[in-house]
Amino acid sequence: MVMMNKEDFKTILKKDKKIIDRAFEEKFKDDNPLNEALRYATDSGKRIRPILFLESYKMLTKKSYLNDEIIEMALNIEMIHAYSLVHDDLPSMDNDDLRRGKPTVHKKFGEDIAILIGDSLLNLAFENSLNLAKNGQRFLDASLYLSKASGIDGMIKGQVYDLRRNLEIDLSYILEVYKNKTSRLFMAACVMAGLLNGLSEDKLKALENYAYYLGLSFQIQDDLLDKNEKNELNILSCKSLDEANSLLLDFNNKAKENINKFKNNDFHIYLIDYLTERTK
Ligand code: GRG
Repeated sequence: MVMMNKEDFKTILKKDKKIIDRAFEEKFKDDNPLNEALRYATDSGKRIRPILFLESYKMLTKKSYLNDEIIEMALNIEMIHAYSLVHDDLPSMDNDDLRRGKPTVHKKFGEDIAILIGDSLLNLAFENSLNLAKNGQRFLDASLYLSKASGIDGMIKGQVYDLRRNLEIDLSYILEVYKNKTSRLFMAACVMAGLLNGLSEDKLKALENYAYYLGLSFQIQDDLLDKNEKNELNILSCKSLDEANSLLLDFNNKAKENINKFKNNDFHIYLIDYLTERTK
């Protein structure tokens, strides 16, 4: 088994991102007003969640080849993420003018279209998942996990608890919101790969824990980069910079402990540090 170095890691990251970028271009390639806005909402971003899914899948199968169904499933995760950003930016939520360095979807196409673009992406993600579920129980289980992670016991719950906060914001409240808003989709990306490979309960739990801690670190790093908008929670509202950095380190170590239960995990080990070192 050839060990991966940091350059190999970055090459894989770029390659995977390209796979996702191209698949989106292809999906919305026909020219019409709906596709124009769908392309706009899905044409960029770091693609962390689908990459996490593809690389978890590759780690478990030990194959470098990815078939179309797996790429489609990766897109489903990214579509849920893209929808959440489009809706989060709306005037009734975070009221943001810019996302990924360009005007938000509602600024470019109007609020009516932005709501419908978010709805379309959410709908399409599950239409595609249901189609994939015709392939069998494992796809069905993976789709079900995705729906729970993004729903009322996942991302939507996190958003509501962020919008309607307790007066008392302490660390446990912040971590609960971050778990739902951010970690849940990371957990979906990893656990879906595990479900598609028929992993045992304890292995699924280890993957889930890895993604949980990775998501928390990712969100705390976001806070430290001060990327969150004025209305959103920030770890620095209840912890000092030093305390936040030591939490980050602690979560990274826990992510590593869990992913170390798997062989061929080099990509993930690099990913943990890479996400913490990122500057955007
Ligand atoms: C509207 C149902 C609903 C949910 C919104 C995800 C979310 C919940 C809100 C977005 C704002 C936010 C700070 C979310 C936390 C997750 C997060 C860090 C999103 C940004 O993810 P990146 O950095 O984005 O992966 P890119 O642009 O790279 O895709």
